[in-house]
Amino acid sequence: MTVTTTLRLAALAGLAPECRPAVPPGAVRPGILHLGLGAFHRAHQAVYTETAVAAAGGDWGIVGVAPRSRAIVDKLRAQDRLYSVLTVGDGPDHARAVGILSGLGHAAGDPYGVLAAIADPGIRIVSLTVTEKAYRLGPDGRLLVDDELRAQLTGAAPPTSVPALLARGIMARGTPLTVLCCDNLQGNGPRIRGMVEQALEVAGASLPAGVAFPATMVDRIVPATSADHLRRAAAALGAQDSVPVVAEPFHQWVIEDRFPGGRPDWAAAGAIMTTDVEPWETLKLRALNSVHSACAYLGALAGREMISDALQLPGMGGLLRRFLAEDIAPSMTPPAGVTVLGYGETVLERFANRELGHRTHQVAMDGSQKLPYRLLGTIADRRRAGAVPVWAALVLAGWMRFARGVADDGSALPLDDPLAARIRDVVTQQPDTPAGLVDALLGLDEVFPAALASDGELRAELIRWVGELERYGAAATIAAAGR
Ligand code: CS2
Repeated sequence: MTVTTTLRLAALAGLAPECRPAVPPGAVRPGILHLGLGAFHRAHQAVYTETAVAAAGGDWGIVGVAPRSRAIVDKLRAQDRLYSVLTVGDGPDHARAVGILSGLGHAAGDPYGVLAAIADPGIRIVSLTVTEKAYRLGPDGRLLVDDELRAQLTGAAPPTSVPALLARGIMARGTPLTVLCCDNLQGNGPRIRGMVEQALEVAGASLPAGVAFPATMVDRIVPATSADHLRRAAAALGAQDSVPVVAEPFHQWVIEDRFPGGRPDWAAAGAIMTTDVEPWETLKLRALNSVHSACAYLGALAGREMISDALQLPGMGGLLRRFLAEDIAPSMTPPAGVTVLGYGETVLERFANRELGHRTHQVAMDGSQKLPYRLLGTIADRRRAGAVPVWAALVLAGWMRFARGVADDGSALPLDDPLAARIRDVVTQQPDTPAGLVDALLGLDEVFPAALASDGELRAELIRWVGELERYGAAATIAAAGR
């Protein structure tokens, strides 16, 4: 059946009741400004917030701000700020329109408009999903300040970057505010607080009282929307949506409960409000995200397009379970009532969802920014305990081979990473041998802390794995490792 209606306010009455937004679109006054209008926010925090407002009320509409690309803003405007979430993998497809967006903004095109919106006392929460690289933090957690950022912070240039928008937005405010980082950074609350303090210092200001930076752990697998997803969203929704997001059924949000300006009743939507997010964050980064990266790099080297296909490689399940049991579990204390291995099993089940169509190359993106949070902590902790984390080293070696840019069948692998030019540069300056590749990449001081870069035993283990991957290929290496 061809769907001819377009998703707009006027079309809502014609949708099946379970496909309509949980709140009347446009009726909720804005209380949150969110930076990062990508798929993840729209399938996660926006849905939680809409459900919370539907259950418990409150002026918590979301002003969604796209940092760079304006395409998403234009498309949402054309649909009266409506979009749909298509949930796949749990029986039949299910789609629901979301109506919690109460405004839209574009930081690159109208940075001063965004600053004014942050300064508006009606906004009590500024939340973010801008990915690791947008925070511009080095491995020591310090803000990397270059001339351009300095100009943005001192007012000589428009504040288009995330550090400048936050710092100058906070400088323009007088009322309590919560900055809520929803990216996969270890200790995301304190880390963003440190970043904002440093940015304010460069701007000649300091952090005012009444600004809080609670930590959060966010979780829902949300792949890039494909043409197939577009068709399926239209069929499940009963209207054409140009910007649907596709997601797995599972979702989780753990939030440190510190909101000086108030917050939606997210617990009413299933979020866990707590005083200590750290064990959840560590669990998720180490036992989910690093396992995802393992599937992405090793799977891409072995020519697998989707994460679910990578998981089917002979030996992959065994290898990932060893990685979880022997390296990850001993490196951390999970939250009360949770075991790393039990959690790991649910993660593997979620990764096996074929309907998601999650590409290995998508998860492989930005490795230089992601691995410090999801993998290097495990390695550093195991090294401090005197152990060699064999499987974690294989995953890191997988990234190194991936960064070299050639899959096992000789095809090119895209290096989509803010450090791509630098990575290519250091790699070509060293001999094309396992030791040359490992030394070139361990020398990236933006990525590897000195203690790991100078660790001879770790280096030897990486060289061994890079050598095996080169000699036998990823598929055979996985098969042998996971036996
Ligand atoms: C993934 C995450 O792309 C990636 O690096 O590991 O986006 C992952 O899907 C989410 O963190 C799941 O919550």
